[in-house]
Amino acid sequence: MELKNVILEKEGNIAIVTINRPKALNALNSETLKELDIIVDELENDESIYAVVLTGAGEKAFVAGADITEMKDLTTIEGRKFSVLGNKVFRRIENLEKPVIAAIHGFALGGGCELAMACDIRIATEKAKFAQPEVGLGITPGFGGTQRLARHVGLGIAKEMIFTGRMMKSDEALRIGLINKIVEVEKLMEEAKAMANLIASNAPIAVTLSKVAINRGMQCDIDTALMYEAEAFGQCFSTEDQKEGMSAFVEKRDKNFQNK
Ligand code: DAK
Repeated sequence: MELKNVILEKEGNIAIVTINRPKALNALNSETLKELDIIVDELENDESIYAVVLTGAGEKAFVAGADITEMKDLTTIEGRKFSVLGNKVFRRIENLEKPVIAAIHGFALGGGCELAMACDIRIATEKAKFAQPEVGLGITPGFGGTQRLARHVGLGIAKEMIFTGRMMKSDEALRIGLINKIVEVEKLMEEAKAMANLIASNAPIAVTLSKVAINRGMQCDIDTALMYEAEAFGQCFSTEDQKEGMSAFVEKRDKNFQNK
């Protein structure tokens, strides 16, 4: 199937996914969500890809939210379908067994902020802007904002952002822990790709197991969470990369991971 709204590029062991509807500020309509779903399939199945950068095309927006033009006239059943699709795609990104870095420039609003939060790491430019403005449109956040935002920034700030819908600049987003770092506009993709490549230079299975353990552990009590960690740690010892990583250290040579 030919994709119209999302571009997938591969550079060595990393993939760059670009949401490409700049005229609509990369707003997420159902077509774009379906294309993202297809791309997640591709990323899941490509064993040569170890890390992903997700960004938005154009100068103005990462993603300015779910597509209001499409949502405006939805019936209850269509609204439900849209919600199921969006939540499925976002959850698949969150659970993708490879780290996903959101590279954010311009608006990350509503579904855009939620998409960034479904990624593992957020790098933004000085000109990025974040908000959950849904209540101003007469709806609640619908792609995980009522749940993920509080997990990222704490209850009080999440409630303030969602109840007021106010726009937040990068410096504040960094201060509250919504983003990991701020970079210059011209350096956004360079820095995001450098981070993705740094991740990709490590043992891919260990990175994947770490992501799974962190994500699972955040959803349960500490004792269960530490069992997930022990399980992940144990699994590493059935990999060739664990032997390679430790042998390379002992032999004082460069390591050569094989994703095995
Ligand atoms: N949807 C559709 N089109 C959008 C859009 C959006 N979210 N945001 C911008 N656009 C379009 C504009 O309509 C305009 O199109 P044309 O008029 O040129 O055809 C074009 O992008 C450029 O936008 P502006 O002319 O407005 O540009 P400005 O620089 O003046 O303003 C802005 C930029 C980002 C401040 C403004 O566009 C804006 O306020 N946009 C809406 C932002 C917003 O409210 N985003 C949150 C959307 S609500 C759920 C699932 C998901 C959600 C909720 C429920 N379930 C299924 C339960 C999520 C909801 C949202 O994300």
